[in-house]
Amino acid sequence: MSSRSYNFTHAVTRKPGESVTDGLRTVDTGAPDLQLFLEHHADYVSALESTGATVVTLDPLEEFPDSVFVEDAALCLPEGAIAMRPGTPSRMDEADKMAPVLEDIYGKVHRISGPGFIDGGDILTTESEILVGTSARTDSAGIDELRTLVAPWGYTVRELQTPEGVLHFKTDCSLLDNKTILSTSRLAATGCFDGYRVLLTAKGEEPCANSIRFNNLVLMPAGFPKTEAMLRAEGYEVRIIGNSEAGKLDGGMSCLSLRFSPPSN
Ligand code: CIR
Repeated sequence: MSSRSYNFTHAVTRKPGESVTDGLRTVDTGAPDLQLFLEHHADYVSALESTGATVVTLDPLEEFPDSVFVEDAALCLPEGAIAMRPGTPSRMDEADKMAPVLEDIYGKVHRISGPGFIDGGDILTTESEILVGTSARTDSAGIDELRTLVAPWGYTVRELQTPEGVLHFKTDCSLLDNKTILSTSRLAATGCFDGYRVLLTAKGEEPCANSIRFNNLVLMPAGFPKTEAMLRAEGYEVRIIGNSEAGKLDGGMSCLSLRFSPPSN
């Protein structure tokens, strides 16, 4: 069954640059190793391409250490692309850098113009609705502006709360198929996924909640064997990608790409 929420013809990624060593992090466990990060990034891009999608890989933006995490700069839906308004000063202008890239693909890009803030990492698009968690990066005003923009396209936006101390809503969850969400138990316990089928990450494996469904594949960060085994037993085709370096900067599978099918496809 084809689904607009996980079948995609396109993805946009950006290679990490040397400045990635200065990326934001909640806990300092050392700077990422650029060479290893590039290897992981290349594996990630190959996995997306292996599904038949066209992947645009942009050059590094040295003035933006976190710009490898392209997901935060935009939301791409079949009906249109929207440049976000990232809620941390060092990342805000990443949206301006992404907008022309998406303009080339979509022809036009909508904008979150403020005063609110919203990061793409706080947005989970399912088959039936768009869930957005308020966080240190995303506020209700940003969510309201998104709601107004997508209403003409028939989307309902539901405002939720990212758990305290969690960077982004999708740090703790991902879409697996039309009705199934992979979630940490702390997020699922809030009841925000009532009505969906929820698979919980294994105890101690919470960071792998940031996985992605992309066409036939579920891309999962390496190092979470119990959750991986559960997903395989549930019938998902899992591809494991090294994430040690992105992980030092609180990044995971979703953060590294924009995934979409533009209107002409
Ligand atoms: C940041 O703090 O913005 C980056 N170091 C990590 C962003 C991860 N992005 C995401 O979860 N969508």
